[in-house]
Amino acid sequence: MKLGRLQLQNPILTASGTFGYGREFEEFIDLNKLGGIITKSVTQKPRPGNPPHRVVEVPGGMLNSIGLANVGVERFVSEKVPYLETLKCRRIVNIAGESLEEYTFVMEKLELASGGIDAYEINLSCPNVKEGGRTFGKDPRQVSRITSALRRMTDKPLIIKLTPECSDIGELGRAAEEGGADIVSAINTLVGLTIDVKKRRPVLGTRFGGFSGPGLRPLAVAKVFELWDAISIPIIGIGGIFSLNDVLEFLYAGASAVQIGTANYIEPDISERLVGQLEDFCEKDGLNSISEIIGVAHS
Ligand code: RRO
Repeated sequence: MKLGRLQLQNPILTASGTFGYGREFEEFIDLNKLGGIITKSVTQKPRPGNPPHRVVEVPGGMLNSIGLANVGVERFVSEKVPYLETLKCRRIVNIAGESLEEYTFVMEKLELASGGIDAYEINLSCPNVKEGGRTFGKDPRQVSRITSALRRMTDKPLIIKLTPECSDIGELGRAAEEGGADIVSAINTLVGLTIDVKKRRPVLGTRFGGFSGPGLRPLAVAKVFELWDAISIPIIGIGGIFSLNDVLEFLYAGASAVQIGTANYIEPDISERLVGQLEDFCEKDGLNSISEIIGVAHS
């Protein structure tokens, strides 16, 4: 199947931040069975991330405050890309930054890497850093500005990851499309807070964190549904997918592919199993192609 210029062997991808740099999961699943993997966000410099606690379970999912912990683009290229080069599934690198210059710096370095990168996902929506992402992601003008700057730098497919923290996600999607994005992915986490009632203090070191998991799913499906009406480029759905039914909800709402995130922490092989279950479903339903069911909930 093709999403714009991104060719996928199936529509099951793993979500950034929940799947390391890929290698961390090789003992659990055959990565080459997936449509693709999306790496943890890469920034200009290495980042140690936020003080503990960084994750906590809450009803319907979890909160995270990782704070963009990553090895930085230089080590990413020298230590992580060689492993990505050995994979046959699509390797999508997520880029984050605190300024337009940081995004372009990281992309420039990645473009110089010889192989191992098939596409980029641009994180304009990190909820856990003081500067950058979160502010960029909410403002359609910034979304368009960053997308078009990065568009000029690469011929590889460009996926813009959108935040749910906005009044009209269609407007953000249109800004990405106008900026030259091939695809949008939706959604990133929603800001949440949980308080330890014995200590009378927030549990997470940074107090607020990104909420993900099944509790987020209806909101994510709604955002995909809205995007389908607003834009013409393909959509990748993300948000609390734990089963084949959940995958189908996103496809019927208008997603051409999906990303599995929080579920990887509970069942590290879930994405490979979903690939098999989706194949069986298509065979039983007599589908010639997944595209026959994308967006059917709109008619
Ligand atoms: O690293 C994080 O804390 C983080 C990021 Br970059 C993001 O995009 N979304 C999220 O929930 N956490």
